[in-house]
This record gives sequence, structure tokens and C-alpha cells, in this order.
Amino acid sequence: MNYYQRDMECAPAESMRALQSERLVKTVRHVYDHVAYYRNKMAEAGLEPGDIKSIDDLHKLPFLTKDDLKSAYPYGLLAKPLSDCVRIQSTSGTTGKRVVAFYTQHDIDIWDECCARAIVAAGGSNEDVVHVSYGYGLFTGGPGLNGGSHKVGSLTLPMSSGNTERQLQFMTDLEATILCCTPSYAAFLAESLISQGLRDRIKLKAGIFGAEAWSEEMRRDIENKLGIKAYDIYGLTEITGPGVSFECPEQTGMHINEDHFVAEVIDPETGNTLPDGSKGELVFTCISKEAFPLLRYRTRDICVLNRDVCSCGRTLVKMARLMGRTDDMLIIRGVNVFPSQIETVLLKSGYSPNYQIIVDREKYTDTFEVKVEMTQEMFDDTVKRIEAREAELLSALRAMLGISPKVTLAAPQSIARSEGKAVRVIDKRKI
Ligand code: DLL
Repeated sequence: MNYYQRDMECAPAESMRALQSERLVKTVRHVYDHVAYYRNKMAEAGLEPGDIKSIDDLHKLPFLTKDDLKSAYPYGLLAKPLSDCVRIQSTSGTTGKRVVAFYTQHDIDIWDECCARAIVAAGGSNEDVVHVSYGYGLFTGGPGLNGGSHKVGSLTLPMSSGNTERQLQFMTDLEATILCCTPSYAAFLAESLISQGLRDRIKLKAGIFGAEAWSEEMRRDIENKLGIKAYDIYGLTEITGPGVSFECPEQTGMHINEDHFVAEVIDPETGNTLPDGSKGELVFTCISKEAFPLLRYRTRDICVLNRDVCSCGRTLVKMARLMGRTDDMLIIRGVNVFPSQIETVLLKSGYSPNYQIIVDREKYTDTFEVKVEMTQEMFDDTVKRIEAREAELLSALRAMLGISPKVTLAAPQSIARSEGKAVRVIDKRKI
């Protein structure tokens, strides 16, 4: 069994807790001293840094939510001077304002190490060619796996997403051995390889797929089509990006990099911490980061933690596949989409609030349609004008969401009214 940082990945439970306590105390002091937002939140909870003496005191700290991130946007939670920061990454937010996460070089280094652990767990080494088809840019997928691959010393192909022909050309010509992308893109690449008769020309042995929900069935299908072993990887921009947790060859859950991120599961209603094995909302506390170390951040991801010893030798706690979200966020082709963002665009563009968001999956690729009723006035326009409206709406939605839906302008009164809560999202995907 190979590890990237065996001392941390296989640390005895006691020494991991001691390390977590030490790092938590230090991080609480750090944010208290440098971030007014934390000072105020702690004051409201009647807390001073000295009250947090070990990991056992973690539950005393107030939660942070996406609303906190919104109100502190952009610099309100920054715990280092900007002159010490070297990078931002970002994710989409509910109001179009994005969450901006800051990194010092130290933060980038630990993030890269977390991704390196995932690559090594998937069998990677400096002999490998790692083909990264996650998006590069503000999205954390590309930069995270790219950095991990560099740490491992693998030859890294920074492909980013899109341009299938080029993907297939590099994958075959440069004999990529590990593919990193969303599971739906992996399935799409597999289909394309097969349809172009290139399946026998690839040298892939493993895939590291995450950023969206996928099923065991989908895993087997991708594995069979590409002749690889497919590994899950989890993370979120607010905490660091991919590599918060990763799968080992046992594939009985994703090991959380607990020396950097302390996980709790809470009851989303009461906020009480639940014992391991209970289903609830995942909460993370960053204990080693400098610039943007969120404390008790509520992810809205529903999950179960499992501390059973893993036969891979790692002692890091495992999280099960996600079981949903506590909010209405959709992940479409790997992009986080909130129905409220779509509604904002529709209303701003003069449409009625009668709309539907229809998501499905065809051949493992998400389809995404926004259907909205026109007003009577719009409906009476010429066909040419209606087509122009459709194009305008598409570009406004693309600007807000970062991906393009199929836009359908429907006749007035044509979308079924519901008697209770309006059914705006129709997600037909079976994941
Ligand atoms: O999706 C980071 C990432 C990139 C993870 C590449 C893995 C690989 P965000 O865009 O901030 O960050 O979205 C985070 O995506 O809260 C989950 O709801 C969902 N998510 C991430 N990984 C998985 C996964 C990246 N393996 C949100 N399975 C998270 C299911 C996932 N959902």
C-alpha cells in the first residue's frame, strides 16, 4: 500500500487528536487576533480564545454559514494581509455574488498535498501521466489536482475541460495513466473514445472523479468502459477545493484529511453534534490554513462519518457518499446552480415567475433546460423577435451560471400550476 504522507494518513487516533487540538487552539487564536468578524461572533457566543483548549471544545464555537460568507464578502473573513496571499479561487453563490477563498503559499501547499494523497491512494507516482480535465480557473478542480500531481512528481497534462478531440489526442499520444475530471465528463470521454475506435489506444489505469454526485452503477460503467479503477474525491471551495477527502483502494468511503480539516456531523435542525454513524449535515473546521481558515462551516451536504479501521491502513475518518443537501443547490455538469439565481435572471429580464428547471441525464451527461412562460405581450411578438429574446435570455443565464441551459419560451399559462408549493425544479436524474 502506498501513501503520500504515511505519518499523517496512518497516525494513531490519540496522536491525531492531540495534533488537532494543538492546531485548533492555534487557529482560533489566529482568527480571533486578525478577523473582526470572528471576534464579534465569538463575543456573541460569550467566548474567548482561551475557552477553546482542545478539540473537545470545538462544539462551543459558533457555526459559519454561506450567509456569513456573503455578508463578509470579499475580505471580511480574510485572516492574513493581502500581501501574504498568492491566489483566490471561487464558487458560484446564491445572489450572483461569489464566494471568494484566499490562499497563502502555505495554504496552496497543504491543498496540493491533500490532492497528492488522493493521487497516490489511486496508485499514482512519478511514473504516471496525470490528465487533468477538471476546469482550470476560478473552479478549484483543475488547480487542485494539478498541484497534487506536481507534488507527486507525475507528468501533468493541464487539459482543462472541453475540446474533446484534443482531450482524446493527448490522452492517447501522451499515454495518460490517471484521468481526473467529473464523473459525467469521464463517461462522456469514455463514450467518445469507444465511438472513435480509440479504446485500445489508451493506457489509463485509474480515474479520480468528483465535484458532483455519482452512483456505484456509474462507477462500474466507467470502469468497464475505460478499463480502470475509478476513485471518488470530495471537497468544496470554501474549505480548500478537492482533496478534503479521497478514496483509497478499499473504496468504503472517503478518508477525510483530518490533520487539516476536522469533520463533524450535526443535526441540521438543532445544530447539535451527532455521534459517528449518524446521518446529518457535514461541518468542517480548517485547522492548518492561514488566509481563509473557516471554523465550523456548515456545508449543507448530508453525510455519515465512519471511524471503523480501514484495511488500507489509513486511520483517517471516512465519509460516506453524500446523501443529498439541506438546500436546493443543484450540481449540473459539475457546476453549482441555485434555482434562485435562475429566478433572478428571469425576473430581471421581464419574464413571469412561472418557470421550470428541468434536469436529466443522458448517457451520463446532464441535460439542463430552463422553461419559462412569456407574457401575453411577448407572445404576440413576431417569431424573429421571440427567437431574439430566447438568445438574450440564454446569454443572461450563461453569464449568471457559467453554464448554458436550453432555453424554452413557452406560451402564457402553459406551465402547470401547482396547488401547493410550486414545483420549479424537476430533477429526473437517477443518481
Ligand atoms: O466541487 C471541489 C471539487 C473539485 C471536488 C473536483 C472534487 C473534485 P465546489 O464547486 O465548491 O467545489 O462544490 C462543492 O460539490 O459541497 C458537494 O455538494 C459537491 N461535491 C463535491 N465533491 C463531491 C463528490 C468542488 N465526490 C460541492 N460527490 C460540495 C458528491 C460532491 N458531491
